[in-house]
Amino acid sequence: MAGEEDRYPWAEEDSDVATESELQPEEPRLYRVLLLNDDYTSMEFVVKVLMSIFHHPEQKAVEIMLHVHHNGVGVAGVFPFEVAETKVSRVHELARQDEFPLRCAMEPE
Ligand code: TYC
Repeated sequence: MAGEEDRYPWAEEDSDVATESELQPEEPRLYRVLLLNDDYTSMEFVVKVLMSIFHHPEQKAVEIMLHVHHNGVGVAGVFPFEVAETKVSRVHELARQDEFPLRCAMEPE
């Protein structure tokens, strides 16, 4: 009776030696969390969000907020998927509490 190799000559046998990609854990994919500009959210509130949720120092928070104000969109931070999702939810929650229409989104890096 024919062996596996005879019946499926194209099938490669699985090697016992792990390849590099099998040994190296994959880096988690990263996602940019974006803040979007609008005409109603106060600059002060956006700075507060960038400091409290994204842990930016005040100067950096003001810089990002002004970038968003002038360009329409800006990066608040870069995180693994679940962290990014949680940040987006927290931004929307805080904004809702203070009745601002601030929008936040995420995209793969
Ligand atoms: N454009 C807003 C204003 O003039 C400020 C603002 C900045 C709003 C960044 C949202 O993501 C934002 N009050």
